[in-house]
Amino acid sequence: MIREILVYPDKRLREPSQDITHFDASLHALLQDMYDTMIHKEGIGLAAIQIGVASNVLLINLVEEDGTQNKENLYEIINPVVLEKNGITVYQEGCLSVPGYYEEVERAERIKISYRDRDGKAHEKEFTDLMAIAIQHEMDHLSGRLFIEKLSYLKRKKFDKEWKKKQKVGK
Ligand code: Y12
Ligand code: CO
Repeated sequence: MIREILVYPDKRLREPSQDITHFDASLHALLQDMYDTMIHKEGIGLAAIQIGVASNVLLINLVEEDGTQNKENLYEIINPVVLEKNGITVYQEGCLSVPGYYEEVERAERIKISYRDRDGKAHEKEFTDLMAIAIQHEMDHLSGRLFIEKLSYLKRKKFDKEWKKKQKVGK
């Protein structure tokens, strides 16, 4: 089922998410709704809180070089914990909860995390490139943070001004 995506400045996006304790049919239904919503909205990543569920669940499904988005490349990441981070990289990020706004954000270049899959099986894996960036972006959602909070003072001021203007004209 396609669910509504919470949009900034919705306060629920600031809520920290909680760990999943039961790897059951209700988790699988949540993963399905998240996937349907992410694909429908043309996203490559989604955290559960973006559909109003404060659980430590995130999806990432990057697009291939030929522009296709294949479900075989879907990562379902539950209860992630950062084990290591290193390097610095900058990438122009976007977020379905801040539609129409893209800005460069600094992140770690590599990240090693532990997480569980939909069956509760534990994994440990190191990610690089766009996967590393996407994981950090989505894990920030689980802590109640948005990428716009990582902008410089001046860029944030500019964003606030643009966002207010957009709200006024009803876009
Ligand atoms: C690198 C940087 C950020 C991420 C997090 C995941 N972000 C997204 O999936 C963003 C998707 C997105 C899609 C949009 O397109 C449509 O809604 C059709 C979009 O455009 C508008 O809202 C107008 C904005 C963001 C992963 C990796
Ligand atoms: Co986001």
